[in-house]
Amino acid sequence: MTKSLHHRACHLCEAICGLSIETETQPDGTVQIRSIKGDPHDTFSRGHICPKAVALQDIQNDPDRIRQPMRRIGSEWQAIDWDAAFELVAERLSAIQAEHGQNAVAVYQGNPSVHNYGLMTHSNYFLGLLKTRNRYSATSVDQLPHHLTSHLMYGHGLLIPIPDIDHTDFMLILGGNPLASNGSIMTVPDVEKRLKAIQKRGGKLVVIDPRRSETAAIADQHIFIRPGQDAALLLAVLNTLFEENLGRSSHLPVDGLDDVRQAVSGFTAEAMSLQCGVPAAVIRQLARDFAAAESAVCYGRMGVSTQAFGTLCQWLVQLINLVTGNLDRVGGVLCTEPAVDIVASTSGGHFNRWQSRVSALPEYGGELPVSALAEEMLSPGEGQVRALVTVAGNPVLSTPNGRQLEQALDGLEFMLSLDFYINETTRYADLILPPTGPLEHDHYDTTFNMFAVRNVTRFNEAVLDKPVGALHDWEIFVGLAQAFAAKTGASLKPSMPPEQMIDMGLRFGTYGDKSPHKLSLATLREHPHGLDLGALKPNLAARLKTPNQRIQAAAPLIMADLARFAEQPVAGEGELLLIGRRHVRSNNSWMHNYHRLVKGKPRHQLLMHPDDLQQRGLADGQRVRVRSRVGMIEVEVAASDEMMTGVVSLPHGWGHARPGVQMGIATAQPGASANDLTDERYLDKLSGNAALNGVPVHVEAA
Ligand SMILES: Nc1nc2c(c(=O)[nH]1)N[C@H]1C(S)=C(S)[C@@H](COP(=O)(O)OP(=O)(O)OC[C@H]3O[C@@H](n4cnc5c(=O)[nH]c(N)nc54)[C@H](O)[C@@H]3O)O[C@H]1N2
Ligand SMILES: Nc1nc2c(c(=O)[nH]1)N[C@H]1C(S)=C(S)[C@@H](COP(=O)(O)OP(=O)(O)OC[C@H]3O[C@@H](n4cnc5c(=O)[nH]c(N)nc54)[C@H](O)[C@@H]3O)O[C@H]1N2
Ligand code: SF4
Ligand SMILES: [Mo]
Repeated sequence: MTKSLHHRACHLCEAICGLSIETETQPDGTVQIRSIKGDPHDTFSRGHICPKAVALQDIQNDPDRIRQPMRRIGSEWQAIDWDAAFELVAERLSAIQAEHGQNAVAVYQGNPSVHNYGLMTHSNYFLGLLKTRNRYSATSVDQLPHHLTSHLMYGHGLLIPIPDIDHTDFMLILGGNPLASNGSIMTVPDVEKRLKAIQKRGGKLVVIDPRRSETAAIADQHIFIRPGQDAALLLAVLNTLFEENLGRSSHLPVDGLDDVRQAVSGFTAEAMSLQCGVPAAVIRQLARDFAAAESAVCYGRMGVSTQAFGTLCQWLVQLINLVTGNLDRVGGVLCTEPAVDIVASTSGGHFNRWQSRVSALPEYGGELPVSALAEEMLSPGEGQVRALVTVAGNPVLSTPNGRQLEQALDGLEFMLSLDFYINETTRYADLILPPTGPLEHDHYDTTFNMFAVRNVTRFNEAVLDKPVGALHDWEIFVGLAQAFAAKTGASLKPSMPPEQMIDMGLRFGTYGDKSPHKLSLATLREHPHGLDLGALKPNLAARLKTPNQRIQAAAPLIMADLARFAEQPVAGEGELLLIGRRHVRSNNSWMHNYHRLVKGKPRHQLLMHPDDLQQRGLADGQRVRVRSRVGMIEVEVAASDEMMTGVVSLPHGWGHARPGVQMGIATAQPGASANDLTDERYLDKLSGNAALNGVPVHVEAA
């Protein structure tokens, strides 16, 4: 038996921790994973690891995982070979498009797409051939407001300033719980230590959240806020900064700041206090503390993006940093200079060039909001969606009104999924094409190096050999593209492996000949623990991609949304507001079938304040019925004084008790899906992003 040690970045979440994986080759030639540990030689993650990384071996060994193409005939799954599968897809999709037009085929790309570089480099090799406007992804149940804000203010949707967590003196977090999520749009391994370091150097951590989250629990100050009302709080903070003259001048070229000052003049702390549930004196003091800090970061994530004024929130976050002189400043927020720089090498993108057919929701970057997907399938007429391709996703559990989407999937003429599980969504597919597992392919992080709190880069070889007869995701796309092009006569450029594309990106992608990093794949191969390219530094003025190379503080589209904000409806009688949460041992809608992760007490309950329970005559632990406009679920309730009164919290990604789902022990502890309650009509109307937080619900005994 021979042992070997491999180094590798974990791809499961945005923290990209370095791992050391020990494998052992058995006398019969099979290779087994012996251990997965944090890599102490990774200077970025410094040996940090969370329980999910150890579960990488479960992804590898899980008997529920599909390892060959499967075709569904009725409720039976039959193995089919790759060529026949590609031929079937080409035949069905080309026929549907020939009869009903190109938009009759829709595409949904899920979260793991951005964690798997072969999917980033190659999905459009096939999906681009479909030439459909019905493109959807998890972006519109997540970070769309960040992209839209950066697109409008800085001229590129990916030019997103990142918290300089290691140098700041004051960190204000709204709607993020990095102690559970390990950080998002802030790639930051070992975040707890870095947050505590702020406190150790005399700085302050303040968390705004309707729940006393794990992060709020270690903060210097936690402020409860009514879900969905962060825009009110942020407007009041910005207003106070202007009113009390607390701002600091900025070196950046900015247009429109006076217009902003005027537009927010009515939104005083006193006026906004009732709306957000935070006393005016607390808001004013928060603004003063923020402005007084030597350096400060305002950071808003998931909880403030997926709400009815998500874009307004992200815009206000940018403005608070800008007005206090913390935008593009050490200890404030800074833009990365990644080794493969997509911002430098692409144009800024587009917004609202076209709209969805039924509800006229705006396109961003070629994608429509996923809240529109089901209605595009269910509403008859020209342009109705008749077929779907899903890639690495589970929209039945992850997008609003999942039950309606199920009904829509059931009526499709053809559905293809690229996934290694029969999950709540892929069970409707006619064909599932399973890629290799993550350890069976090489890895470069095209996405999260771009959002990291230091400039870092690494490339890792596959840990395990590719099994005979298996294909990587990117190879599946090449196979699909070739079959589809042969069928339709479309022309196809030659393809090259992802690693070759990254090599080109490393050599030329950053600033062309001016690349500050001067790297190649060969250099990266010599550094399997990763390469540190230094701390973030001010660079925004040079990186702006707006037409006049100036920051657009008063982007007209966002300014106009202030009127919608001022006209919000008030909550109904007896209503509770539903919000989400994450747990460090759970990963979106999957990995719930690994004993290693789900063991211990259940984590899918509805959390509710004891006073709210008592008011409804309910007891801790009992089963309750939760109703919203779109649906009803039953779930156990847990009393928790972490919750703000009037607010209940349920994690998404559960609800595995659906017929035909093959996910082992997840079926024994299925939980209920939060997205059977979230409402596809409840949106950040400006961007089309789903408002998953602040959904009105009623709770009663089951
Ligand atoms: N109510 C509510 N809903 C939410 C959220 C919330 O906070 N509250 N969060 C939202 C967010 S932020 C996100 S990102 C979405 C996530 O939603 P989705 O992206 O739709 O779902 P995931 O659970 O990430 O889907 C993972 C699927 O990808 C497959 N997969 C994993 N790795 C690979 C791979 O390498 N290749 C292929 N082909 N397949 C792979 C897995 O087997 C699994 O079936 O959920 C959103 N939904
Ligand atoms: N362990 C684990 N890690 C993950 C994931 C996972 O599923 N599990 N998913 C990954 C993905 S896809 C993403 S996008 C990131 C997300 O990472 P984060 O942005 O950190 O998201 P959450 O952990 O959901 O934290 C959101 C917080 O917002 C709060 N919140 C809800 N509504 C409101 C509101 O109206 N206002 C305010 N101020 N707060 C509100 C919630 O109580 C919660 O504490 O995590 C990633 N990391
Ligand atoms: S925090 Fe956990 S899941 Fe995320 S990259 Fe690190 S080890 Fe992987
Ligand atoms: Mo996400």
